[in-house]
Amino acid sequence: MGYNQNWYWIDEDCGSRKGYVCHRTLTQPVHCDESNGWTEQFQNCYYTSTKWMTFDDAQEYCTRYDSNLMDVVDEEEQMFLSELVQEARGSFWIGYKSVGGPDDFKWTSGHGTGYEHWGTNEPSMDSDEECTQVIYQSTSSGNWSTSDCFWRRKFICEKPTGKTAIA
Ligand SMILES: [Ca+2]
Repeated sequence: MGYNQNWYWIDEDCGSRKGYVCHRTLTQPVHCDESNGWTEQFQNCYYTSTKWMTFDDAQEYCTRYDSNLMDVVDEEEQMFLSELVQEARGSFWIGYKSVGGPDDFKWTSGHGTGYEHWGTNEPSMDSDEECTQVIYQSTSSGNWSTSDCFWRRKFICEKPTGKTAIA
């Protein structure tokens, strides 16, 4: 590749001699700390808490381990979550919090694709229910439901392994 007089890219004979620039990513891939309860899936590490905490305390706990409360970006990750909840037989916080009404939820991770998996009549914003739990039901676990952020619940942390990073 070369440049023309306006600094636009132009194609050139690959045999011509040029200077070059290399790039590498310095961030080391994260290895999920399996001996402390983290598991690897979809190039992410997930941690299922054994403690019950308020939403904000749970997020703070995840932050301490360079992670955030779990975000759910697609159907595949939702199925993984549903199975996890079914197995644990309990409800969990995920990192989806309302920042301005029922149509304005944001992930604490800052990620997200717009994917949602609300249960029937959700998200309901009754009595300050601004945080999102994933509920256990004996028949069909995994639906999302809003909840008062001050309830103590178990929670799931997530962080990327960085193993797919190309940039
Ligand atoms: Ca995720």
